[in-house]
Amino acid sequence: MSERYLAVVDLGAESGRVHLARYDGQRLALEEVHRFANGPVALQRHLYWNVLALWQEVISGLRKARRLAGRLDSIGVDTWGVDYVLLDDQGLLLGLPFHYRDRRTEGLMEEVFARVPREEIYAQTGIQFMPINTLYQLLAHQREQPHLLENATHLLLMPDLFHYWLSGERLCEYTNATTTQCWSVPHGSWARDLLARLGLPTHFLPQVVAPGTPLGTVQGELAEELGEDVQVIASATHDTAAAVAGIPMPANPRDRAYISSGTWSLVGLELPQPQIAQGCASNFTNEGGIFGTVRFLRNVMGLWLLQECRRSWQEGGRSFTYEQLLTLAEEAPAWAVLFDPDHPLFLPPGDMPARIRQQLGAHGQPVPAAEDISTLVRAILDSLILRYRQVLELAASITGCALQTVHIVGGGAQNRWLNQGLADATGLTVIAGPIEATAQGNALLQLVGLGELRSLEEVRTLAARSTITQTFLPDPGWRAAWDEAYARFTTLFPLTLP
Ligand code: LFR
Repeated sequence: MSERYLAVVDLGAESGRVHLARYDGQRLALEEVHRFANGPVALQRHLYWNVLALWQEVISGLRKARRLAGRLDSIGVDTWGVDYVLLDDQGLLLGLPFHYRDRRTEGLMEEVFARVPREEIYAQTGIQFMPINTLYQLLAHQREQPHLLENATHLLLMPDLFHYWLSGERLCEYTNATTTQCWSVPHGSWARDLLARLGLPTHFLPQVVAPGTPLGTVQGELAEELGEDVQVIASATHDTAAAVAGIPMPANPRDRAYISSGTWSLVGLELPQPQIAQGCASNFTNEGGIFGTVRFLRNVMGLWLLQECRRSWQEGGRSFTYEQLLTLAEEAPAWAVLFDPDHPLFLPPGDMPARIRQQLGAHGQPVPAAEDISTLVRAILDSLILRYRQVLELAASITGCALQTVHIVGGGAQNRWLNQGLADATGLTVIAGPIEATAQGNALLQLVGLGELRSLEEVRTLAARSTITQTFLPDPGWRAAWDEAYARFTTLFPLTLP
């Protein structure tokens, strides 16, 4: 076969990246060709996507990829879930897309539960309750700008918007559609009844396509630059779906869990079926994956805590690399202070060190001095590891899976300290890598769209063949100390409903 050249656009919370992926029939090799900042823009009490700047960066990246490869077979875009944009009948933007960390949805979940019981919403959608979900964002939107919802002819999720600008097709990809909490699992279609009961319009919900669907070729002037026959493929457009697709593990394994570790930590299992009955009480999510799989997982606040602390310290004139922060953490006493990393207070951007210190005080933990960065970083890492263990144990008990191994993928997989800590705290073998699991998964699903791969097994075989991993074995010497910290942590912070 001739080589395939794919352009992978992955818009992450700290940065966006364009990769050139080469497939020679044996292996997939990724090369980063363009990287750019991707922060929300704060304006008049709201947080928005910088969507036009991103479009320019995406185009620059695609040009670079094309120049390097000489030609492109396809392009696919992924980013985080739940965020959307409204379009009018001309296909023009109706307003700016909001960022899910905007505070406009505060308190709305509780208002919704007063109208439709949470169990009913969960039975329909199978999605964990988080204020960021599109369902609550739409209600906030309706409250603030009802005319926009009325006049919109299309709602697109953010990767769909980029695909539309590239190909002219207004379609929504399935893995991301399921993150909205507006998708009905039993019906396999948009949950129109649920939206109607909440007084939300449904006329703008687009047609949904499976991951790996070719949408059409690049249109307009871009076709001249990038090539007339370059396919735009809706790969797995939800970044977590792509990351899980890219894990070098067998299909639906019963002895393995994963953590997609980036700004969020997505901790869970791949299942062949959703778990609706027990998922609700434990607030696990059943997001739709590739080839009919389910991502049964919980969102843990993740490295966002560290990212926001680092930003605050930087603004206060103290700059650190992540590497330096980890070295500092090693100087602090282990498990000295613990907090609930998933407290809703941590969701919006802001002064994270102050918020963590406030939470420590509220739970009778020793409060480190503001300048004691070592203790704070150590508290973040210890608390994350202990929360991971809680979620993994709960997932195993709900599903009856006997876990042996955890795959850590994404940028957080570079954190050797966290990987070893997780192995020691859980007694599980930790396999770290790939760091670019999302980009790899996006590329794998483009290969599905190009007809090169046909099944979950083929996707995972190629993922394994194309990945270098690092294994962390549990050190039994640390187990008793972790168990003691775990007992303290679970007493203080049992896994609760939001
Ligand atoms: C990770 C992620 C999570 C989703 C959150 C918000 O980047 O996509 O899976 O719950 O962001 O969309």
